[in-house]
Amino acid sequence: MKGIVDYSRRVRTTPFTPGVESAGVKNYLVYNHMLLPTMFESVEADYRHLKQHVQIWDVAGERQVALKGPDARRQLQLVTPRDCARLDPTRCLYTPICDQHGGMMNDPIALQVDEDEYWLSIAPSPVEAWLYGIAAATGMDVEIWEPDVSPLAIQGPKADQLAARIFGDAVNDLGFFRCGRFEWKGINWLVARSGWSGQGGFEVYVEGAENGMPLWDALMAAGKDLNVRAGCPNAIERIESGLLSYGGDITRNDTPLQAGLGRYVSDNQLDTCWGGRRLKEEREAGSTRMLRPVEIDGVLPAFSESWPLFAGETRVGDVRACQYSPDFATNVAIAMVDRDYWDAGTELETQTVTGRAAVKVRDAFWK
Ligand code: THG
Repeated sequence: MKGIVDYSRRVRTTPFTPGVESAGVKNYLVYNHMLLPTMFESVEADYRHLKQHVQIWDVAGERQVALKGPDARRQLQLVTPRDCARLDPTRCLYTPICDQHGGMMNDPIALQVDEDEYWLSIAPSPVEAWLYGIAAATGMDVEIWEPDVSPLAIQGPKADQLAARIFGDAVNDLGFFRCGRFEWKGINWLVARSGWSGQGGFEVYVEGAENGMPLWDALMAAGKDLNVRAGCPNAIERIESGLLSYGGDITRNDTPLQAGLGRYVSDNQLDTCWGGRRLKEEREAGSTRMLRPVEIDGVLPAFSESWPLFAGETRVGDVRACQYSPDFATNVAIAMVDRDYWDAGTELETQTVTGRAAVKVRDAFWK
């Protein structure tokens, strides 16, 4: 890929870039100012392989924002409407971060890595600046920075087998969104049962860039008979599984309730957290629109920015992500839909550059 991307401090390589390049990466996007692979063989071939075998993903672009100090926990609880009381070093929490209007600033996974230290594993948006500004304005005793930590994901139905060969059988005892420390080659690796696919697996929070390639190489060598390959988050599979993409499916114009993340909005936080009052009002009045899984008929052009949704001639929302799914033989999509039209089974239309297409609201994601 050299010559396509100008590597610099502005578009950063990752500790795993040598492995990704020798595996023949065909496309990247830039995520938190860092390269994130998006395709190896083809999106469809990568999808098939992910659902059958096991892949190693360079998701170092999921950067950590560290909060450390006497007020770290208090600040974390202030910026998310999710009750973090259960957060401890054995558990990760998916935590929407909201602004003062309840708009989503990010949707990170929160981890507690020490008594007074927390990490937010973020999607692209300036979380570090947002938290630093809040800390400065409210006089919080907390340090905020981006540590040298790079997530590496092991995803797919054979992920348990592969992870056990490196970290030992105990890693398979981790429940969903549980984490722990597992020893390999003298290092205690932070491993969580999580990852941006519905196929199961783990994420290793690699501390120290120099530790990245040794782990990458060991996983590739240990998984040869499992048909392990380099992979990456897959545009089709993640829609089927209903994993949201901040910046695409959701932005600061959407609240977590509108994003369908109401289960991560805790009533007991709404008097104190940022945006809480607005979220309380929205919960009491009922949301006026909601992110919904929708199915779209026909042969569609490649998805771009967004497509408008119509009920007859009335604009009722927009399609925010859409991919053809080989397994479900339809176009799987995520749309923001106005209240009167969001019931499962509602038939709508969208407008693409090649014409109108029939849309049907579903009751659930595909997986
Ligand atoms: N892993 C890590 N960091 C990340 C992501 C990740 N940072 C960026 C981005 N992804 C953050 N967004 C998400 C979105 C969805 C999930 C995790 C991070 C996710 N959701 C599950 C679901 O919706 O089914 C489970 C949520 C739950 O039940 O707690 O996994 O992927 N390290």
